[in-house]
Amino acid sequence: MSDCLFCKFVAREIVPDVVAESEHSLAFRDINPQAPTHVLVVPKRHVENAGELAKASAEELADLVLLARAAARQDGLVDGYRLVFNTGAQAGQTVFHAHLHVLGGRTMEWPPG
Ligand code: DGP
Repeated sequence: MSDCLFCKFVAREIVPDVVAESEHSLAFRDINPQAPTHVLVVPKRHVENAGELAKASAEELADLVLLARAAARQDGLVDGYRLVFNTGAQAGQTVFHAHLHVLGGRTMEWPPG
């Protein structure tokens, strides 16, 4: 989609701080990190949210989660990390291109805010 920020990252029209890439997914650092590690993993295909990605391609959803795992390992998150899909405005989704947050490097709390 021409007006989608994360599509521009995938196309490298704008270059984010890339940490890893796979056939179907791109991982880059969040501009406003909420933890020492805060990586976003996006599908190269434009879909609005994780559910739409699962409907479109289970393989691409698995690729996304595996790239998140690789990014966490690359940052040395041996004690754990949190994966978050915000889905919809009420859940806090602000960019409507599916993305998986990878958060780690500090103790996480529950429930989230
Ligand atoms: P969400 O609220 O779940 O839709 O998360 C969107 C995330 O995108 C948020 O954590 C901040 C991040 N973000 C927004 N604009 C940019 C940008 O220009 N560059 C990068 N790297 N991240 C961005």
